[in-house]
Amino acid sequence: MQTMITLIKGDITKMKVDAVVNAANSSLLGGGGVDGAIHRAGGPAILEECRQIRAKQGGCDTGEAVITTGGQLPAKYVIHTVGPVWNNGNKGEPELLAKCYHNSLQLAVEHGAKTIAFPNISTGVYRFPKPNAAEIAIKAVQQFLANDNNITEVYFVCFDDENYELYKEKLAVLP
Ligand code: AR6
Repeated sequence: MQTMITLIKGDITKMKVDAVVNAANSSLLGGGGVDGAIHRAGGPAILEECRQIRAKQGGCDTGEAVITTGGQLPAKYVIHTVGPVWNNGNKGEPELLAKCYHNSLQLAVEHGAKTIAFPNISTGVYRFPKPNAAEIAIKAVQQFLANDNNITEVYFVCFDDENYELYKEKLAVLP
């Protein structure tokens, strides 16, 4: 089945999808940016589940993902992934960012989630250059979707104008 890729400008906490992805940190204990917004809107149940995951596996490594319920969000699940901190690109940041997208989609599939929304992972506090991050995100999603899966809709939710314009350009030229 053909999966739709849709670009949205706005707040990911409002998305009525099976799973929203959170740009978390390895502690899984929350933070600022989209992480703060998701925990604020989703309520304390999400943090409690994150604490339980942390107690079991000691947090989440960069490039990996874990899943909780969506708490009070319209989304059923939150997939927390940890993007790389940009460090001039010579610490494997591009590969780690691609892994975030791949592993989040994989976890969605494992939980029967068919619609998923991504923020622009690592492009805030973690300073990943936005043009580069957009290209990696789109390519990683396309590569995942090229293989058999049940995902029907992928949303890229851009909060800032710069990311929105970049995604608009890059998605417009897809085959
Ligand atoms: N909806 C969608 N996107 C958003 C929202 C929102 N409500 N709020 C911000 N963004 P960042 P990172 C965009 O800094 O760079 C946290 O403290 C924002 O415009 O949230 O991966 C974590 O706990 C930007 O493009 O995540 C980590 O410590 C994008 O989300 C650290 O920041 C990512 O920016 C992770 O840094």
